[in-house]
Amino acid sequence: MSEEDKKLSSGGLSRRSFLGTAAASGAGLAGMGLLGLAGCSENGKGGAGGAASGAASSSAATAEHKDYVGPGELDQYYAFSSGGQSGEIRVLGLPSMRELMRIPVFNMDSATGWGRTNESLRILNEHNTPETKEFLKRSNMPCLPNGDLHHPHMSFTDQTYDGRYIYANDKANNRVCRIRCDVMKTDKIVEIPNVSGVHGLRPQRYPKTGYVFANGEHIIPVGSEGKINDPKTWWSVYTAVDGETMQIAWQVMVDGNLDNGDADYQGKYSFSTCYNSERALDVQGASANEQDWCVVFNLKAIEDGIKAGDFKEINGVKVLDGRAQAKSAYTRYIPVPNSPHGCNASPDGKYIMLNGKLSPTVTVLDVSKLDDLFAGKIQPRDVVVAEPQLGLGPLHTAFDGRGFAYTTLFIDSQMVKWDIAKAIQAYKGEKVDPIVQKLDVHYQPGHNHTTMGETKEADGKWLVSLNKFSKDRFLNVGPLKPENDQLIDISGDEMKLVHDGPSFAEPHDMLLVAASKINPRRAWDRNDPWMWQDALEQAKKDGVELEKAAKVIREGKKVRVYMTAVAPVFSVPQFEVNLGDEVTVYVTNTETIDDLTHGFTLEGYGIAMEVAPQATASVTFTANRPGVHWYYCQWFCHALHMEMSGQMIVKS
Ligand code: RUQ
Ligand code: CUA
Repeated sequence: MSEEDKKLSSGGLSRRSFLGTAAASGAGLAGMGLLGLAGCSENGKGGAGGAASGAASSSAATAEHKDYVGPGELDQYYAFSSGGQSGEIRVLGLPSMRELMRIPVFNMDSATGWGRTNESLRILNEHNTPETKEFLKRSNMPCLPNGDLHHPHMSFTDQTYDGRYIYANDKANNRVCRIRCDVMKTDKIVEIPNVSGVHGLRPQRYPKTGYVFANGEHIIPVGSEGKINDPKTWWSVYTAVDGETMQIAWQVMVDGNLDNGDADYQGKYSFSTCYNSERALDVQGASANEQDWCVVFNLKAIEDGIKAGDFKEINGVKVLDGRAQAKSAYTRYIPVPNSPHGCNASPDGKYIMLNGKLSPTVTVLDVSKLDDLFAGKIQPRDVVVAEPQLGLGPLHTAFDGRGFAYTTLFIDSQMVKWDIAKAIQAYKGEKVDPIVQKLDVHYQPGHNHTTMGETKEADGKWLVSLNKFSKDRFLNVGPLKPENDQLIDISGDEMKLVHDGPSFAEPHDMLLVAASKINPRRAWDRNDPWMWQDALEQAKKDGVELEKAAKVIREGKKVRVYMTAVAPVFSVPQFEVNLGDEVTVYVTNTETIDDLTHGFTLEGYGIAMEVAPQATASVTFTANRPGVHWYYCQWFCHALHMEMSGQMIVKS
C-alpha cells in the first residue's frame, strides 16, 4: 500500500465503518440535521430500526450462481441503466448483468456518430429553446456535448410497461428524451423552459402515458417577476410533457427544490419529494428545517385550471401557480422529514413511499386519502399511515409485489427489507417490528430496483442495488473507481447477494423489464424513415433513390454524395471535391441480413457514423483539408471488411 493509499484507507477503519462514522460525525453531513441520529449509529453500525447489521447479514458466501446465464442462453429481463454524467443509456441483460448495448442520448458518441450525423443533430437540436439555439450559434457548437441522465422509465398502458418508449431526464441541460424501443434509438429530445436541473422523471401509469412528469430541482427567476439579483423571487417548476407528442403540456410553479417523483396507479395524482423548503442557496440553509414536503399534484384540477385560463404563459408554456402560499386547488404540501429524496409508488397502487435521506424514516402515504385532503376534510399529515425507522440515509424504495419493501440505506451501506403492513400496524401503536432483514451492500447505495417492481406486475425475483462506491471490490483501476451494481436474489424469504457489477459513470436508476415486454426490430424499416426523413426529401429533389444510389451531385459549392453499403463495397469508390465545398455524404445500408452493420469513417475529418441494416445515415462537413482522404467501413462486416473503403480527393 502506498502512503497515499494508507491515508485514504482512513487509519485502519474498514471502508464501511469509515463512511458511516464520517457521515454521522460531521465530515459529510454536519449541521444537516443528521447529528441527532449519531446516537443510533455508533460506528455506523446498526440501523435506527434496531435490527442487527454487519456480520449478521453478509451473504456473499451464499451465492448460488442463480445469475449464471450460459453461453448462447438469453436473459429473462432487460435492464435499462442510466449512464448518469456519461449522458447515455445502457442496456443490460438480467440476471447475467452482461452489457448488451449503449444508447447515445445526451452525449456525443465516437462509434455511432451521435452528435455528428445530420440525423442525430436534428433530434438533438430540434426542440431547443431559442436561448439555447442562440448560445450554440455564438459558441460555434453543433449541439450540447454532454448530459446528466438519471432516470429512465418506460411508457405504461394500464399500469404496466407497454414496450413502446423509454423516457429520461437530463439534469445538466434541462432536457427530456424519448427512446423508441423498436430500434433502441433516441427519437425525441425536448428542452424544458422555465426550469433549472430537470431531475426526477416519471411517466403516468393509468390509463396510459400520457403525461411524463419532470421535476425542476433548482430555484431560478421565472417569468417577468423573477429578478436575477433577488433569490426571494426564484421558484422551481414542475413540468408535464405529453409522452405522445413530446410537447410541453403545462407547468406548475412550486415551493422548494423538487427532487424525485412518481405517479399514482389511478391517473389522478402525481407526487414529488421536495427538499429545501427553506429556499436557501447553500447546504446549511437548505437542510435547516426538520421537515420538508411531499408535493402532491392534482391532475384533474390542473387540467381544469388550464381550461379556466388560470395560468400565465411564460416562454410559450402555460404555467399555473401551485406554490404553498397560493393555496391553490392544484397542489398539497405534506410535511415529511427531512430533505426527503426517493419517491416510490407501491405496485398494489395503495401507497407512496417518501425516503427520508437525512431522517432514518420512510414516510408512507395512503393514496386513498388524497381526495379528502384536496377536499379540505383532513389535514396533510392525516394522509400518512406509516413512518418506520429503517436506518441511516434511506434514499430509494423498491417492491416485490408480496407486500415487502426494500429501501437503500446510503450511510449504513445496507439494503433493508421491511413489511409494509407491519409498518402500518406499528404506526397505529401496535408492538410489531416491520424490519425483516438488513443486507450489507458495497457501498453507499443510491437507487434500487426490482424486476417489474414499478408496475402492477411486480414479480419479486431480482433486486439491483446501485452503489456509488466500489473501493476494494475490484482490481484497482486508479483514482477514478467504477460504481458497483449489485444483483440480489429476492425470490426467497431472505435477500441473497449474487453478483457484483462494476459500471462506469454513473447509474442512478435502472429499469428492469421482462424480456417479453419488448420486441425490437432486427433491421430498420425502409417504410418508416423517421430517422432519415431529411435525407429522403433531399434525395427525391435530386432524383436519387437512396437504396440504389451511386451518385455525386454538385450545386455550386454544395456537393451531395449518395452511396450504398453492401459488404464489402461502397457504391461510390471515389469522389472529388474542391477545397471549401460543403459536402454531404449519404450512406444507405441495403443489407437484409441480421447483424450486418456498416460504418463510414472519413480519415482526418473527425467523422464516423453507424449504418445498421436498412438504415440511411448522413453527415455534412466543409472540405477544408486538401489531399487524399480515405473513407472506410469501421464496423467489421466481412472477410474483405478492410477493403471496404474509398477516397475523397480534395483539390486545392
Ligand atoms: S437520484 S441516488 Cu438522481 Cu435518482 Cu437518488
Ligand atoms: Cu462494411 Cu466493414
